[in-house]
Amino acid sequence: MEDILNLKKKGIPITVVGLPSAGKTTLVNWLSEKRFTRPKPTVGLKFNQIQIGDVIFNIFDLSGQAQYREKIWETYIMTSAGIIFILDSSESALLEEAKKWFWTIINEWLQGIFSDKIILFLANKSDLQKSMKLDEIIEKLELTQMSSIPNISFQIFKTSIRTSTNIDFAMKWFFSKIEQSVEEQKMKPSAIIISDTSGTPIYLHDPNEIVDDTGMFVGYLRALSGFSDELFGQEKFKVIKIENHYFFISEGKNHNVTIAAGKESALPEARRLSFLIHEFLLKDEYKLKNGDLDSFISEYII
Ligand SMILES: Nc1nc2c(ncn2[C@@H]2O[C@H](COP(=O)(O)OP(=O)(O)OP(=O)(O)O)[C@@H](O)[C@H]2O)c(=O)[nH]1
Ligand SMILES: [Mg+2]
Repeated sequence: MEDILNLKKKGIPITVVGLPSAGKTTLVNWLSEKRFTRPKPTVGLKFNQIQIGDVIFNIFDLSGQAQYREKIWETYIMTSAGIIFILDSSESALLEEAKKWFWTIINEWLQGIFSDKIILFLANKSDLQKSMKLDEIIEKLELTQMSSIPNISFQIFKTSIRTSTNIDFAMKWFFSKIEQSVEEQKMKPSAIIISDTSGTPIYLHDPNEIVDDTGMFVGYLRALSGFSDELFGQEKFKVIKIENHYFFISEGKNHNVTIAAGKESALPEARRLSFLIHEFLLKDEYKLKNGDLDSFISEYII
Protein backbone atom coordinates (compact mmCIF):
# COMPACT_ATOMS: atom_id res chain seq x y z
CA MET A 1 0.00 0.00 0.00
CA GLU A 2 2.79 2.37 0.90
CA ASP A 3 4.23 2.01 -2.59
CA ILE A 4 0.97 3.03 -4.23
CA LEU A 5 1.10 6.25 -2.29
CA ASN A 6 4.70 7.03 -3.07
CA LEU A 7 5.13 8.32 -6.59
CA LYS A 8 8.91 8.36 -6.31
CA LYS A 9 8.93 4.65 -5.56
CA LYS A 10 6.12 3.72 -7.87
CA GLY A 11 7.68 5.69 -10.70
CA ILE A 12 7.29 9.21 -12.04
CA PRO A 13 5.70 9.05 -15.52
CA ILE A 14 7.75 10.55 -18.37
CA THR A 15 6.80 10.55 -22.06
CA VAL A 16 9.23 10.78 -25.00
CA VAL A 17 7.78 12.08 -28.28
CA GLY A 18 8.95 13.42 -31.63
CA LEU A 19 8.68 12.55 -35.33
CA PRO A 20 9.93 9.14 -36.57
CA SER A 21 13.69 8.62 -36.43
CA ALA A 22 14.37 11.68 -34.23
CA GLY A 23 16.22 9.49 -31.72
CA LYS A 24 13.64 8.74 -29.02
CA THR A 25 14.44 5.06 -28.57
CA THR A 26 18.16 5.82 -28.95
CA LEU A 27 17.86 8.25 -26.03
CA VAL A 28 15.97 5.79 -23.83
CA ASN A 29 18.51 3.06 -24.63
CA TRP A 30 21.30 5.49 -23.81
CA LEU A 31 19.68 6.27 -20.44
CA SER A 32 19.49 2.62 -19.44
CA GLU A 33 22.59 1.22 -21.19
CA LYS A 34 24.85 4.28 -21.50
CA ARG A 35 25.74 3.46 -25.09
CA PHE A 36 24.71 4.61 -28.58
CA THR A 37 22.40 2.18 -30.41
CA ARG A 38 20.68 1.97 -33.80
CA PRO A 39 17.15 0.83 -32.93
CA LYS A 40 14.44 -0.26 -35.32
CA PRO A 41 11.39 2.03 -35.61
CA THR A 42 9.18 1.65 -32.55
CA VAL A 43 5.76 0.09 -33.02
CA GLY A 44 3.21 1.56 -30.63
CA LEU A 45 5.24 2.24 -27.55
CA LYS A 46 8.03 0.85 -25.43
CA PHE A 47 8.02 1.01 -21.64
CA ASN A 48 11.24 1.44 -19.70
CA GLN A 49 11.92 1.95 -16.04
CA ILE A 50 15.06 3.67 -14.85
CA GLN A 51 16.24 4.56 -11.38
CA ILE A 52 18.24 7.68 -10.57
CA GLY A 53 19.34 7.81 -6.95
CA ASP A 54 16.29 6.61 -5.03
CA VAL A 55 13.81 7.86 -7.61
CA ILE A 56 12.16 5.63 -10.22
CA PHE A 57 11.10 7.06 -13.59
CA ASN A 58 8.59 5.24 -15.80
CA ILE A 59 9.53 6.17 -19.33
CA PHE A 60 7.05 5.79 -22.18
CA ASP A 61 8.89 5.84 -25.50
CA LEU A 62 6.14 6.45 -28.07
CA SER A 63 6.31 5.75 -31.77
CA GLY A 64 6.57 8.86 -33.95
CA GLN A 65 4.44 7.44 -36.77
CA ALA A 66 1.35 9.44 -37.73
CA GLN A 67 -1.17 6.84 -36.58
CA TYR A 68 0.32 6.82 -33.06
CA ARG A 69 0.70 10.60 -32.91
CA GLU A 70 -3.01 10.81 -33.52
CA LYS A 71 -4.11 7.94 -31.31
CA ILE A 72 -1.88 7.59 -28.27
CA TRP A 73 0.33 10.63 -27.74
CA GLU A 74 -2.29 12.76 -26.01
CA THR A 75 -3.17 10.24 -23.29
CA TYR A 76 0.44 9.67 -22.27
CA ILE A 77 1.36 13.34 -22.46
CA MET A 78 -1.55 14.43 -20.28
CA THR A 79 -0.73 11.99 -17.52
CA SER A 80 3.04 12.53 -17.46
CA ALA A 81 5.00 14.74 -15.10
CA GLY A 82 7.57 15.43 -17.78
CA ILE A 83 7.78 15.34 -21.58
CA ILE A 84 10.84 15.02 -23.79
CA PHE A 85 10.29 16.28 -27.33
CA ILE A 86 13.06 15.20 -29.71
CA LEU A 87 13.75 16.81 -33.08
CA ASP A 88 16.16 15.56 -35.74
CA SER A 89 17.98 18.88 -36.26
CA SER A 90 19.39 17.70 -39.60
CA GLU A 91 15.96 17.37 -41.23
CA SER A 92 14.92 20.91 -42.15
CA ALA A 93 12.14 19.56 -44.39
CA LEU A 94 10.36 18.10 -41.32
CA LEU A 95 10.50 21.28 -39.27
CA GLU A 96 6.96 22.42 -40.08
CA GLU A 97 5.48 19.03 -39.16
CA ALA A 98 7.45 18.95 -35.91
CA LYS A 99 6.29 22.47 -35.12
CA LYS A 100 2.67 21.49 -35.66
CA TRP A 101 2.89 18.60 -33.21
CA PHE A 102 4.88 20.49 -30.62
CA TRP A 103 2.28 23.27 -30.48
CA THR A 104 -0.61 20.78 -30.48
CA ILE A 105 0.87 19.40 -27.27
CA ILE A 106 1.24 22.81 -25.66
CA ASN A 107 -1.88 24.59 -26.89
CA GLU A 108 -4.35 21.73 -27.02
CA TRP A 109 -3.35 18.81 -24.84
CA LEU A 110 -1.75 20.67 -21.96
CA GLN A 111 -4.25 23.51 -21.99
CA GLY A 112 -5.98 23.93 -18.64
CA ILE A 113 -3.81 21.43 -16.76
CA PHE A 114 -3.27 22.67 -13.21
CA SER A 115 -0.17 20.67 -12.30
CA ASP A 116 3.29 21.77 -13.39
CA LYS A 117 4.78 20.12 -16.46
CA ILE A 118 8.46 19.94 -17.28
CA ILE A 119 9.26 19.98 -20.99
CA LEU A 120 12.67 19.21 -22.41
CA PHE A 121 13.23 19.96 -26.09
CA LEU A 122 16.22 18.21 -27.67
CA ALA A 123 17.50 19.39 -31.05
CA ASN A 124 19.24 16.08 -31.63
CA LYS A 125 21.82 14.75 -34.14
CA SER A 126 24.04 17.83 -33.79
CA ASP A 127 26.92 15.66 -35.02
CA LEU A 128 25.50 15.65 -38.55
CA GLN A 129 26.72 18.28 -41.01
CA LYS A 130 23.22 19.32 -42.05
CA SER A 131 22.27 20.00 -38.42
CA MET A 132 20.58 23.40 -38.11
CA LYS A 133 21.70 26.07 -35.69
CA LEU A 134 19.79 26.33 -32.41
CA ASP A 135 18.82 29.96 -33.13
CA GLU A 136 17.22 28.94 -36.40
CA ILE A 137 15.23 26.13 -34.75
CA ILE A 138 14.04 28.42 -31.96
CA GLU A 139 12.96 31.04 -34.47
CA LYS A 140 11.21 28.67 -36.90
CA LEU A 141 9.37 26.80 -34.14
CA GLU A 142 8.61 30.05 -32.29
CA LEU A 143 9.98 28.58 -29.10
CA THR A 144 10.61 31.93 -27.41
CA GLN A 145 6.84 31.98 -26.73
CA MET A 146 7.33 29.15 -24.25
CA SER A 147 8.56 31.53 -21.57
CA SER A 148 5.12 33.11 -21.24
CA ILE A 149 3.16 29.87 -20.79
CA PRO A 150 2.08 29.24 -17.18
CA ASN A 151 2.70 25.93 -15.36
CA ILE A 152 5.39 24.81 -17.81
CA SER A 153 9.14 24.72 -17.22
CA PHE A 154 10.86 24.58 -20.56
CA GLN A 155 14.45 24.13 -21.75
CA ILE A 156 15.97 23.46 -25.13
CA PHE A 157 19.34 21.81 -25.73
CA LYS A 158 21.27 20.89 -28.86
CA THR A 159 22.43 17.30 -28.43
CA SER A 160 24.04 14.36 -30.08
CA ILE A 161 23.45 10.94 -28.58
CA ARG A 162 26.01 9.52 -31.00
CA THR A 163 28.84 11.65 -29.65
CA SER A 164 27.14 12.00 -26.22
CA THR A 165 27.26 15.78 -26.53
CA ASN A 166 25.14 17.71 -24.03
CA ILE A 167 23.00 14.69 -23.15
CA ASP A 168 24.16 14.39 -19.54
CA PHE A 169 23.65 18.10 -19.06
CA ALA A 170 20.14 18.13 -20.55
CA MET A 171 19.00 15.04 -18.67
CA LYS A 172 20.34 16.38 -15.39
CA TRP A 173 18.25 19.53 -15.82
CA PHE A 174 15.18 17.47 -16.71
CA PHE A 175 15.31 14.85 -13.96
CA SER A 176 16.17 17.27 -11.17
CA LYS A 177 13.44 19.68 -12.26
CA ILE A 178 10.88 16.86 -12.23
CA GLU A 179 11.93 15.61 -8.86
CA GLN A 180 11.67 19.12 -7.47
CA SER A 181 8.22 19.63 -8.98
CA VAL A 182 6.91 16.31 -7.63
CA GLU A 183 8.16 17.35 -4.16
CA GLU A 184 6.50 20.74 -4.41
CA GLN A 185 3.20 19.34 -5.59
CA LYS A 186 2.99 16.85 -2.77
CA MET A 187 -0.01 17.95 -0.84
CA LYS A 188 -1.14 17.32 2.68
CA PRO A 189 -4.89 17.85 2.80
CA SER A 190 -6.09 20.30 5.41
CA ALA A 191 -9.31 18.34 5.95
CA ILE A 192 -11.16 15.27 4.72
CA ILE A 193 -14.92 15.06 4.80
CA ILE A 194 -16.96 12.04 3.85
CA SER A 195 -20.65 12.56 3.34
CA ASP A 196 -23.51 10.41 2.20
CA THR A 197 -24.82 11.07 -1.29
CA SER A 198 -27.38 13.55 0.02
CA GLY A 199 -24.57 15.74 1.36
CA THR A 200 -24.80 14.99 5.07
CA PRO A 201 -21.29 14.63 6.58
CA ILE A 202 -20.72 11.27 8.24
CA TYR A 203 -17.01 11.56 8.82
CA LEU A 204 -14.89 14.62 9.44
CA HIS A 205 -11.14 14.66 9.79
CA ASP A 206 -10.32 18.30 10.36
CA PRO A 207 -7.16 18.78 12.44
CA ASN A 208 -6.78 22.36 11.19
CA GLU A 209 -10.40 23.19 11.99
CA ILE A 210 -11.04 24.76 8.63
CA VAL A 211 -14.67 23.71 8.49
CA ASP A 212 -15.58 26.10 11.29
CA ASP A 213 -19.18 26.38 10.22
CA THR A 214 -20.35 22.83 9.59
CA GLY A 215 -23.92 24.02 8.95
CA MET A 216 -22.81 26.23 6.11
CA PHE A 217 -20.68 23.46 4.70
CA VAL A 218 -23.55 20.98 4.73
CA GLY A 219 -25.50 23.63 2.86
CA TYR A 220 -22.82 23.77 0.19
CA LEU A 221 -22.70 20.02 -0.16
CA ARG A 222 -26.46 19.77 -0.46
CA ALA A 223 -26.51 22.57 -2.99
CA LEU A 224 -24.30 20.56 -5.27
CA SER A 225 -27.11 18.92 -7.11
CA GLY A 226 -25.50 16.59 -9.60
CA PHE A 227 -21.84 16.58 -10.45
CA SER A 228 -20.36 17.99 -13.61
CA ASP A 229 -17.96 15.84 -15.57
CA GLU A 230 -16.25 18.72 -17.28
CA LEU A 231 -12.93 18.40 -15.51
CA PHE A 232 -11.91 14.79 -15.80
CA GLY A 233 -13.75 12.91 -18.47
CA GLN A 234 -16.16 10.49 -16.91
CA GLU A 235 -15.12 11.14 -13.34
CA LYS A 236 -17.54 13.17 -11.34
CA PHE A 237 -15.49 15.78 -9.63
CA LYS A 238 -16.22 19.30 -8.46
CA VAL A 239 -14.09 22.08 -7.07
CA ILE A 240 -15.43 24.90 -4.91
CA LYS A 241 -13.57 27.66 -3.14
CA ILE A 242 -14.68 28.79 0.30
CA GLU A 243 -12.55 31.56 1.78
CA ASN A 244 -8.90 30.45 1.47
CA HIS A 245 -9.56 26.81 0.77
CA TYR A 246 -10.30 24.72 -2.25
CA PHE A 247 -12.67 21.83 -1.67
CA PHE A 248 -12.31 18.97 -4.13
CA ILE A 249 -15.45 16.87 -4.05
CA SER A 250 -15.74 13.54 -5.79
CA GLU A 251 -18.80 11.38 -6.07
CA GLY A 252 -18.55 7.68 -5.29
CA LYS A 253 -21.13 4.93 -5.29
CA ASN A 254 -22.38 5.49 -1.73
CA HIS A 255 -20.27 8.40 -0.55
CA ASN A 256 -18.93 11.73 -1.57
CA VAL A 257 -15.36 12.45 -0.54
CA THR A 258 -14.29 16.04 -0.02
CA ILE A 259 -10.66 16.97 0.30
CA ALA A 260 -9.74 20.47 1.39
CA ALA A 261 -6.44 22.01 0.38
CA GLY A 262 -4.91 25.45 0.30
CA LYS A 263 -3.84 25.41 -3.33
CA GLU A 264 -5.73 25.00 -6.58
CA SER A 265 -2.70 23.18 -7.96
CA ALA A 266 -3.37 20.39 -5.44
CA LEU A 267 -6.16 19.08 -7.69
CA PRO A 268 -4.32 16.08 -9.22
CA GLU A 269 -3.15 14.96 -5.80
CA ALA A 270 -6.60 15.52 -4.26
CA ARG A 271 -8.04 13.43 -7.04
CA ARG A 272 -5.59 10.61 -6.35
CA LEU A 273 -6.33 10.66 -2.60
CA SER A 274 -10.09 10.72 -3.18
CA PHE A 275 -9.71 7.72 -5.43
CA LEU A 276 -7.83 5.84 -2.70
CA ILE A 277 -10.48 6.63 -0.12
CA HIS A 278 -13.30 5.57 -2.44
CA GLU A 279 -11.46 2.30 -3.08
CA PHE A 280 -10.94 1.77 0.62
CA LEU A 281 -14.60 2.39 1.43
CA LEU A 282 -15.85 0.20 -1.37
CA LYS A 283 -13.87 -2.78 -0.22
CA ASP A 284 -15.31 -2.85 3.25
CA GLU A 285 -18.26 -0.71 4.13
CA TYR A 286 -18.05 -1.30 7.90
CA LYS A 287 -14.58 0.26 8.06
CA LEU A 288 -16.13 3.69 8.15
CA LYS A 289 -17.67 2.95 11.52
CA ASN A 290 -15.08 1.24 13.63
CA GLY A 291 -12.12 3.60 13.36
CA ASP A 292 -10.30 1.80 10.57
CA LEU A 293 -10.79 4.78 8.30
CA ASP A 294 -9.16 7.00 10.89
CA SER A 295 -6.07 4.85 11.05
CA PHE A 296 -5.99 4.52 7.25
CA ILE A 297 -6.09 8.29 6.89
CA SER A 298 -3.58 9.06 9.61
CA GLU A 299 -1.22 6.37 8.40
CA TYR A 300 -1.33 7.02 4.67
CA ILE A 301 -2.80 10.39 3.97
CA ILE A 302 -2.44 13.06 6.62
N1 LIG B 1 23.96 10.71 -36.25
C1 LIG B 1 23.13 10.51 -35.24
N2 LIG B 1 22.19 9.52 -35.32
C2 LIG B 1 21.36 9.36 -34.27
C3 LIG B 1 21.41 10.17 -33.12
N3 LIG B 1 20.43 9.77 -32.28
C4 LIG B 1 19.80 8.73 -32.88
N4 LIG B 1 20.35 8.49 -34.07
C5 LIG B 1 19.98 7.44 -35.04
O1 LIG B 1 18.72 7.77 -35.62
C6 LIG B 1 18.03 6.55 -35.98
C7 LIG B 1 16.61 6.60 -35.47
O2 LIG B 1 16.64 6.58 -34.06
P1 LIG B 1 15.44 6.00 -33.15
O3 LIG B 1 15.86 6.21 -31.74
O4 LIG B 1 15.05 4.66 -33.56
O5 LIG B 1 14.29 7.02 -33.56
P2 LIG B 1 12.83 7.14 -32.88
O6 LIG B 1 12.65 8.58 -32.62
O7 LIG B 1 12.71 6.21 -31.75
O8 LIG B 1 11.89 6.74 -34.11
P3 LIG B 1 10.45 5.97 -34.10
O9 LIG B 1 10.52 4.90 -33.09
O10 LIG B 1 10.31 5.44 -35.49
O11 LIG B 1 9.41 7.00 -33.83
C8 LIG B 1 18.84 5.40 -35.40
O12 LIG B 1 19.59 4.82 -36.40
C9 LIG B 1 19.75 6.08 -34.38
O13 LIG B 1 20.97 5.40 -34.18
C10 LIG B 1 22.41 11.19 -33.06
O14 LIG B 1 22.55 11.96 -32.11
N5 LIG B 1 23.23 11.30 -34.16
MG1 LIG C 1 11.56 4.60 -31.42
